[in-house]
Amino acid sequence: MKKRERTPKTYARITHPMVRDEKGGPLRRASWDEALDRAAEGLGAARGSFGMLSCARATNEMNYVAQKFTRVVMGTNNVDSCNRTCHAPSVAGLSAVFGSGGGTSSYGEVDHTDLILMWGSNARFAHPIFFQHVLRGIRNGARMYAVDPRRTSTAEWAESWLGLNVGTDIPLAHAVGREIIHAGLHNTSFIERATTGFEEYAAEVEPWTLAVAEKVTGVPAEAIRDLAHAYARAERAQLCWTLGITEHHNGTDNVRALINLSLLTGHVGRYGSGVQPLRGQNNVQGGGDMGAIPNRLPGFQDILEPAIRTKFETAWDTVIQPEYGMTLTQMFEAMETGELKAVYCIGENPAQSEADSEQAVERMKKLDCLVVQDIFLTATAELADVILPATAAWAETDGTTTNSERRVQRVRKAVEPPGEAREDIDIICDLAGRLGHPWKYADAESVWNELRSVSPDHYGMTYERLAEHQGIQWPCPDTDKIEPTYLHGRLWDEDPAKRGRLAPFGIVKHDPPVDLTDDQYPIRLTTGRRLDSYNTGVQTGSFASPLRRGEYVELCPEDAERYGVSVGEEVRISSRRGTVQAPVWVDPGLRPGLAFMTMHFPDEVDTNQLTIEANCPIAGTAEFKASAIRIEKLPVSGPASGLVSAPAVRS
Ligand SMILES: Nc1nc2c(c(=O)[nH]1)N[C@H]1C(S)=C(S)[C@@H](COP(=O)(O)OP(=O)(O)OC[C@H]3O[C@@H](n4cnc5c(=O)[nH]c(N)nc54)[C@H](O)[C@@H]3O)O[C@H]1N2
Ligand SMILES: Nc1nc2c(c(=O)[nH]1)N[C@H]1C(S)=C(S)[C@@H](COP(=O)(O)OP(=O)(O)OC[C@H]3O[C@@H](n4cnc5c(=O)[nH]c(N)nc54)[C@H](O)[C@@H]3O)O[C@H]1N2
Ligand SMILES: [Mo]
Repeated sequence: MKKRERTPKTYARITHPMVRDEKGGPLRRASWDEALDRAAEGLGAARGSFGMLSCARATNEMNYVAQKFTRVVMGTNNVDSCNRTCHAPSVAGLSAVFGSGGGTSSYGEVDHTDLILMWGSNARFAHPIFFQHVLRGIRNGARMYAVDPRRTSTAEWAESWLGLNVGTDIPLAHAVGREIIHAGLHNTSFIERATTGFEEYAAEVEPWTLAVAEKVTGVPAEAIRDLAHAYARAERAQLCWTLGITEHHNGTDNVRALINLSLLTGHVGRYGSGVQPLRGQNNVQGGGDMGAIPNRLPGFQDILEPAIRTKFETAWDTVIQPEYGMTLTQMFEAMETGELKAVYCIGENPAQSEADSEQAVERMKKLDCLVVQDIFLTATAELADVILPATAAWAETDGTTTNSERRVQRVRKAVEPPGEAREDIDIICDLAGRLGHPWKYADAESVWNELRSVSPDHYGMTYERLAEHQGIQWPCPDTDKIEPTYLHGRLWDEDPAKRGRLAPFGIVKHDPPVDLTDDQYPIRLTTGRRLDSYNTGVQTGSFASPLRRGEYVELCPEDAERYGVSVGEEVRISSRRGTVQAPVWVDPGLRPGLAFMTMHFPDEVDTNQLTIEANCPIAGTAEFKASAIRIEKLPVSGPASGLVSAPAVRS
């Protein structure tokens, strides 16, 4: 068992560049010139076998420049980000049905809707701003349903909590669909007008009676029936989902199963009715929109379209590879085989955020050159050959970001960066120059204006208008108009010509989690977030923070009793991939056989040593939400050291 130091690590800002003289040797301080020359040499030697990890926390402008660097300077489409680990299935599912990967509604519509269905989403903890709209909606009379294996803080606000078994969302969604059809509550005029594949869908869901679904999902038949009737009868309904749906080996199928329900009832393309994947990072939507994904150029334009490629080739005076690049997941596989030799990692911490993290670290060690550009000295930075200190997008730079409702908003520099830190865009352009592409952008606005010139969806958003309107949602093709707050109103048009491409039902099947529970690993572990910490903890994990609470493995009272453990006692937790040790917390919101851990404290308890790298074949997202584990009480136990207080499970 890898036993880690349980002393919390304090992350300090990186204030000067660093280089390593030999693999495995120590890092030492370097000048910017030396560090950039080293980075240019390492990356330049790997043109064609290069991958870029771009930062979902940084600005649109920085993501635009990062993907342009990948495509123009390095000649490949291998650019991706942590979107792959969270909402790539949402983007894939929404694009397949509606032709674009964004959520269809706006936050404000939630204030005025009649039903809010939170599916696999703990928005009370993870999307607090959006959750204010949920609370406003409830205050205005909306009913809320929550579908989550745990009775979360979000579920506490719901009229009904459907506590399903992990990985049984398709059976539940299919049973809801079947019940709607059998009760005659489906919207036949919308189905005929706007969709394809209904007959096939109806046949697919037919075996999922309430009784069969109850058996598989663990949700009482009456609760499923109630949800089906409430959703179908609501005048307006918002279906919101997050990682409980996407972080599965069949995440895209899960997304399709939920979108089916909106097509069945006509709850899409109208004010107050829609589907919303609540995105994770402040700018993960924008990163994808800017083309920092392997299959799309800026403005979500398909690389495989020759006319689109030609447009960008002219604008950038380059040749764009006519093929999709590698996803983050594929890049890690290619590190293993040696196909990928150099990585430029900007503001990501995959050494701790990837599923089966020990394997991810071993793979990164095989690279000829790893350049890390971050604001903190992360576990990933500790593997790097060159470290470049960046400014934080938040408060230290100018630019724009795009939130889950597709709203582009300005961010402005308010404070000076520490030490020698330089702006992300500045560093990338300096590197591009050293590799033969002397790019000059006077400021973030000139990057934005270049993006506007190649992305019709963003063309109408000048910095001036963004400031005037306090942010504008895409699409915004005109400089004198604002489009409706919701997408796909076209599907309701009387005129078939204006309706455009119809929305296909997804024919998807139940496929249980890959990591099966058995006698050896009898507990289902699901992982996720708490209100008081952020992702791998780099930005929130400092011991100095009064918010810090440390890791626990959360069990239901019955399981804690069965193992003879109480709050604070240490246990050993093993999966088929690794073993960690953590204290116990008892949460009555869990059900027997289900455990919960976060990903927030990997320096003390590396949860991702337990998780499985079983990926969705369409989106490449790993099954973070379903591992099989065993829990063993340790012979000598006592209150864990270094833990300041219990987690706010239900604050
Ligand atoms: N405080 C805080 N906020 C954050 C973050 C953070 O680290 N801390 N991270 C940000 C990021 S990057 C993201 S992507 C978002 C994520 O936001 P969320 O997706 O809301 O967060 P999670 O806690 O990962 O997972 C959501 C829920 O999925 C449930 N779940 C697990 N398995 C299943 C299943 O099989 N079916 C269903 N229906 N539900 C299941 C879990 O019990 C959990 O309550 O949060 C963002 N906001
Ligand atoms: N077990 C488990 N694992 C998970 C998940 C889960 O639910 N369970 N969720 C997955 C999800 S949804 C996600 S999104 C990933 C997150 O995975 P990562 O993105 O790898 O993790 P973060 O901790 O968010 O890392 C953010 C990094 O960006 C840096 N940074 C912040 N701002 C800036 C900036 O302006 N410029 C630069 N250059 N750097 C900056 C921070 O210092 C930090 O190092 O984790 C995934 N891993
Ligand atoms: Mo995320």
